[in-house]
Amino acid sequence: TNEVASAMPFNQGKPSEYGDAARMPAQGQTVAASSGAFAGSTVSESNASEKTGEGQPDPGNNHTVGSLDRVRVDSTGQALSTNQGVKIADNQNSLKIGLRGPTALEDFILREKITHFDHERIPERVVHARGSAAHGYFENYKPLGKLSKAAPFAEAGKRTPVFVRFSTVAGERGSADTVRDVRGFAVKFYTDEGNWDLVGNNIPVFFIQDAMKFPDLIHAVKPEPNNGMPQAASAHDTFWDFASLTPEITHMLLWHTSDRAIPRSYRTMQGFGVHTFRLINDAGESVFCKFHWTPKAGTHSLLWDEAVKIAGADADFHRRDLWEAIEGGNYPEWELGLQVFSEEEAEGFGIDVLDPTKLVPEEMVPVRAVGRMVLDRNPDNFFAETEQVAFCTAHIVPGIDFSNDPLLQGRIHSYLDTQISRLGGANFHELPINAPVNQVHNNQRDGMHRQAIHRGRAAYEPNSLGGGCPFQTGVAGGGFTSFPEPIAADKVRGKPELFADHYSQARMFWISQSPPEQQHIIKAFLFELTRVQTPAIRKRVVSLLVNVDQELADAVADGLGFATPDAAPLVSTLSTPDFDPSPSLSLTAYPGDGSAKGRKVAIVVADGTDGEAARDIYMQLLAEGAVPRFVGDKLGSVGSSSGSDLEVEITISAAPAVLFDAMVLPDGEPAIASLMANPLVHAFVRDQYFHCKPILCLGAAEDLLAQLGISQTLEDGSVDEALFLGGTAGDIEAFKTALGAPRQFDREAA
Ligand code: HDE
Repeated sequence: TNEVASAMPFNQGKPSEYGDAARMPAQGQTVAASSGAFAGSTVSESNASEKTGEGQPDPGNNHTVGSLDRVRVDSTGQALSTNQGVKIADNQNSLKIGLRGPTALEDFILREKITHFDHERIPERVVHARGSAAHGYFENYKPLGKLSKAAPFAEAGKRTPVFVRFSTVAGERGSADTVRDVRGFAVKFYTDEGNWDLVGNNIPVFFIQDAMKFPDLIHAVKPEPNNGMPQAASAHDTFWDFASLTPEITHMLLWHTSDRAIPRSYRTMQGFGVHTFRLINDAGESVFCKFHWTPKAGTHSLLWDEAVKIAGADADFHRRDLWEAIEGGNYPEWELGLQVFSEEEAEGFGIDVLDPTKLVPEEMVPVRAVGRMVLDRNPDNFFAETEQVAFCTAHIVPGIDFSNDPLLQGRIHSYLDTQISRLGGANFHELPINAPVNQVHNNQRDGMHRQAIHRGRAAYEPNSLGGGCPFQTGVAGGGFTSFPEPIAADKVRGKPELFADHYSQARMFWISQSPPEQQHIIKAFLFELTRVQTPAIRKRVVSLLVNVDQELADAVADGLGFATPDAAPLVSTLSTPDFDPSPSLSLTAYPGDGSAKGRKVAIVVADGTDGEAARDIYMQLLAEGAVPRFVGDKLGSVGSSSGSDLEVEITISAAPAVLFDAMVLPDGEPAIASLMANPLVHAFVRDQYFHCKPILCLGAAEDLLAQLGISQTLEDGSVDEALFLGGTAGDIEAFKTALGAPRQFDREAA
């Protein structure tokens, strides 16, 4: 086992927790130390919060991580002190008048400690409260100057530091990770021309078309206000009541009931900017653009039964997965793709590209890959970094601009506004994780918790007393300028008519799903609507589905025990496009690199297991980048029928099957017999099987499967492609390949 233990992936490759080595990411990055309009500035004072970057950073140093280093605190070898730096002699006892007497009011050490504690919490995010984040970089493939002058796209190979936070939407800060929900995918690019936040989701469309409806949507999905239930779930009356009365939600409902809403991990989901944005080049020309993140590991999702069980077995499933992958040196990676089109082209799409309930099919406008994003460092402190990071859709840089999408327009206001109450004032941009890597100069002053110490008398512009500084740059000097879109229109409350097409893309999504994906959608509607208590709401939802697809509506109505109702009335008589299936909407379109990296494999062992073979599989899986674990009935060693004893790393009850992507049952007759007698092992194997995961049985282990009625022949006579009996070298190879492949959904039909 020593050999196995020393080959374990965790905490390998992370240089050291503190000090210079920790600041050095694996590869260098090419962002210049001080660039932009103030490159020649002679101001030499250093200000940690505003990230002056004194002189040149060390070569290969990550800009953001480096500047965060100045505010990192490492207490190794240090004495306890008060916040005023006074050393503390006794941290166990308050100051009393006599050993059994009252505590003295003058005990400033006690009072400071308790007062600080009393104020440790800040309000959680009103949505996306539950999340997890990591540092990394974006690496640009080719100069994109023709399309956009945005700094990250300037040169081939240029690296821009990023901080990325993934989240669920509805649940509170301590809620479970694997609930059915949209996932936030928020990327902060610390460009050398200021921060650019691409605050996206893992689903490319949204529930509503106008910011005006957002508070209603969120009030409907959050726990019901009278009893505070349910937590982190849309399966309740208020959400579906709102949905059933909001036909524009229909497209999103199909995504929300699809496998997209229960991802296997953050590493295996796509991300989307959702809205149409603008790119602007140096000549001031503009094109429309949609942003796509595609995971290198491929897209993988959970099954609902699995997601529910994981929520109990490990509520931090996604947080832990991201953390462990990065600690283990298995850095998650995505490719950034752009869909670029002109306003004129957009007019021929048959949809309004300003409508966030619509997407532009990839068959219509291909996604072109422009760079990759790698997450290679975990935060040092969850609160200081992950909790305090403030994403704002208003944070854009020269080269990027907004479109008139009415949802985006409302977000531009909301994000800045919400930080003021969440982070306690207008200076949240000075928190180290939020500060840009270039220095900030303006005449904004004071406010709660101000960190910067501004010099000079002149806090206004124009001035002569400050030598005219800081000065406006104009466009030529790198200043931001909005695209001068010509608009002549009436001031109205309303929507373009194409926004009233609520069903054609919902239908496109439905017909683009593989048969198992369609079955999962039906089952999800049944789960959600069964939890709904009001029969009229259930019927109204199905009447929306009739407009999408009759078979879908019939299946849901049948499962809910009523006859399919009439279709919901259409609000527009406009003829709507008849979209072909779009293969890129199915999760099957993103196999990724097919590698087994980061896939967790249980090797279930007991006294008498063939230790040599088990260890051999373990080492082979490690070599593939997978994460094998010896799972047993209790901790300690188990005797091996060959070679030395095996050390159990985790028990079946502490880590049930749902926490693993695959399992191996090694050979060894006595071990098989004792596993067969253990009902927990039966449940383990059954879950692995019914959750369609790869199973490898070596030698006599196949008897255990036979006993549970599991065979390689499926109900319809076809061969199960993810069940490997026998344990030949070919079986082992095929098992390793299956680890990176989609699940064996054919088992579900049985
Ligand atoms: Fe958000 N959203 N949102 N949202 N959103 C927030 O900002 C809001 C929308 C998204 O990891 C809040 O800092 C409005 C779409 C993510 O910190 C708040 C509208 C998309 C995150 C807010 C939307 C998103 C948020 C809460 C409709 C995908 C988490 C805390 C007009 C493109 C960011 C905060 C993080 C967070 C408002 C719609 C994504 C209240 C008003 C569409 C990923 O400002």
